[in-house]
Amino acid sequence: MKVCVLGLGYIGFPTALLLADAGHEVIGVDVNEAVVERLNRGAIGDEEPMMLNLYRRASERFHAQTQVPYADAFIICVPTPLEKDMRVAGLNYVKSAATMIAPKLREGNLVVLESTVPPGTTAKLVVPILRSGGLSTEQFYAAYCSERAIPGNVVYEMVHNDRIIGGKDWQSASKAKELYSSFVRGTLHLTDLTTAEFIKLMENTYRDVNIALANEFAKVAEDNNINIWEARELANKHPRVEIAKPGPGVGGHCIAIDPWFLADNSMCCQLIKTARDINDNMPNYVIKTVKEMVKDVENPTITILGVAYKGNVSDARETPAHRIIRLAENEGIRVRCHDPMVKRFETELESLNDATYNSDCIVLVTDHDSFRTINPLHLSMRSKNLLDTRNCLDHDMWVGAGYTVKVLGNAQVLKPVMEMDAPRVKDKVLVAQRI
Ligand code: SAJ
Repeated sequence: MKVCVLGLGYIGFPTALLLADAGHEVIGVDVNEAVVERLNRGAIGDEEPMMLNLYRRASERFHAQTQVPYADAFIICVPTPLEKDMRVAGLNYVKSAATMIAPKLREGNLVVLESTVPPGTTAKLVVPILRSGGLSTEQFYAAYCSERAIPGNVVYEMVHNDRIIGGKDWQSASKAKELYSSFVRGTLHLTDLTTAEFIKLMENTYRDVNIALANEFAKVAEDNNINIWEARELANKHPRVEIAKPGPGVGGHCIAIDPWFLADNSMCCQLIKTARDINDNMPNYVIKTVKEMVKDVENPTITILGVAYKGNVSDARETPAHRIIRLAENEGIRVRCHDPMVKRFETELESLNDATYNSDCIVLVTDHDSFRTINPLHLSMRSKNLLDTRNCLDHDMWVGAGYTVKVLGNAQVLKPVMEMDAPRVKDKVLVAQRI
């Protein structure tokens, strides 16, 4: 089959390669010439596991270009950003992709929308645009099939996760199932277009609400002198309880955005909006804690450890670090940042040593694995404070190195014992005094 994938971002590109790897002839289309040139050159990052191998296997049957060709099937994987001022879905890229396909659409072709959209978009917006090329609705197939792959493990999850396929009619759903079953090993479940779109939003909203609940629990735990991390772990031993992890806020281009696609099209959704609010306000909670930790320091400087929206990815879109930095600066706190994975960020990124030099508090925002091996004894801080918003570091080790350690969701502050009292084994203190 000849397949055209429109949008060669973090979903479109691996999808195109998986189809090529399954034996299809794949044309990837992107309006950005630099992206097209880079992918044709084979310049691919190694951040996503399995991606390089997949490219090596599939590149012979993959080619990128800026124009939409004639094809048997078209898959739309373009971004659908949130128009922040109005809090509505930005569907311009979807519209222009459908507009580019319309004149190339021939009888019996299949068009699949993968982008996350408000319920009803494929039927009410995409199908009418496709018809403008001259075919009637009955002459082509249309389906909705969003991805479910988690950044950091995209290729594996694209192959192994179950997927939902919504069809304009049963034949459309079946056609799309035939195409996706060439590379998906999970089960493909069929339904109608709008239900499939709705399911995608339900999934991400469920996660957002669960994280908001975890964040609320974390604050209540602190009020009650309880450690949320211990309480959560024990609560999750219940067979029907699975509470997410609290943290400094929800970032990324999916979970922090998709719930609005549900909420803004509806007169209800109070819970969903409140959850968004709770998660968006976690940076304020972080800054409140930071202020408490550096309250005795004149002209404090803090170091943000990690600006990516989550651990082990280089993506900083919608990261809670943005708001934490801005709020801190508005409080007169100087901010320095370190992230070994992120390449571009609005605030300067420095080496670990430079970012922590003469700083008064490290604020761990992102749980990159590499942060676990930082040796606190090698840092030249002015005041030794650590706020771990992800509960990911070895706190005893940091206390042993003389740090006062606060963990988000744990009311107890860990303080170093007096230097002379501290029994050390190499760099590690055996006893951390809890106060
Ligand atoms: N987070 C927490 N606590 C948690 C889990 C996550 O604070 O327990 C934070 C993360 O740090 C991050 C944000 O939430 O800032 C989102 O991260 P994530 O790992 O939950 O999700 P994404 O945005 O990377 O990917 C999600 C996934 N959706 C679900 O798990 C329901 C993925 O499967 C989707 O394919 C993706 O959105 C998407 O493209 O829609």
